[in-house]
Amino acid sequence: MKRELTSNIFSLFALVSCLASAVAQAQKPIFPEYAADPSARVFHGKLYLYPSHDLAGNKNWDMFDFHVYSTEDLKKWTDHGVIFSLKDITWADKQAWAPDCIERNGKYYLYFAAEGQIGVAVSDRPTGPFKDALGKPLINRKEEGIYCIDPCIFLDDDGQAYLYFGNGHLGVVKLKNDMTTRDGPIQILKMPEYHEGIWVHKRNGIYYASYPSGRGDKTANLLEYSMAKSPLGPFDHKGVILDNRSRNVHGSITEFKGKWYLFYHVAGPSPYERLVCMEPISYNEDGTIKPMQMTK
Ligand code: FUB
Repeated sequence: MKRELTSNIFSLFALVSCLASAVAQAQKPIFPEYAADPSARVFHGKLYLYPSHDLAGNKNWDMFDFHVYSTEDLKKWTDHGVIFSLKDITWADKQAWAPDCIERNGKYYLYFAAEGQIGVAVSDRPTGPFKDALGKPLINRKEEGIYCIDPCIFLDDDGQAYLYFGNGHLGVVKLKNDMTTRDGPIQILKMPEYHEGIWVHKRNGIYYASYPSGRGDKTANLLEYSMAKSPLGPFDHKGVILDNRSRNVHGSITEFKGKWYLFYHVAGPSPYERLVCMEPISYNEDGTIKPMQMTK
């Protein structure tokens, strides 16, 4: 009897896993290449997507370089190829994860994680090639007890830049105008169930912090968000934006041609071969985000 029950539970679990995987697979990616952790940025009327570069056949998140994709209409995407590689740095040689990019003073700054450290590379163009700006990490391994991955660069309207990052704890540090020098200490921000993958955007004077929370499980990772009146908080937790039914989730929210969009990934054939998807975002009158479903 006990064996039968165990076997039934196992079958049910297998069915649920299959369904979850089928839902993720049914989701239409915006381009066919494996990619994840997409940071969407608009430079001079074009949208650029800076993702992690998942490799076919990967059995883990073993990534070594970064590509950028661009679009003018959210339909046709151009892959500009490798814009920066771990071969271009001396201080790490694995785990090239979750980049972000910003333009300032006519230069483009690419923030990226490598072996639990965060670096910054610079270029004259959004499509690179980028060069390591410092020859060493901008944020070192385990600073303030944080697993230093998943950088998000936010440039406020007053010209102050903030670099958010971290798995386990959410850290933020101000940057000087050169975008490669820290300005003050790392601060820890409190965010309910914060896991990783921070993204900060501003709309109508409100600061939004969206992030994968620790609330999901291996088949359901939740993207949640908080709102604040200042880039350093305090942040007020608002709830779930999306359940991507995949091993993990990580995304960005960006305005393009007057509309707001969420870019995120789902598991493809495996959690290490992920696919990038996109959904339009709707806001309520009070600025809160309407929870969304993945469309096919
Ligand atoms: O892509 C590698 C890691 O997986 C990222 O740093 C995390 O956010 C998760 O998506």
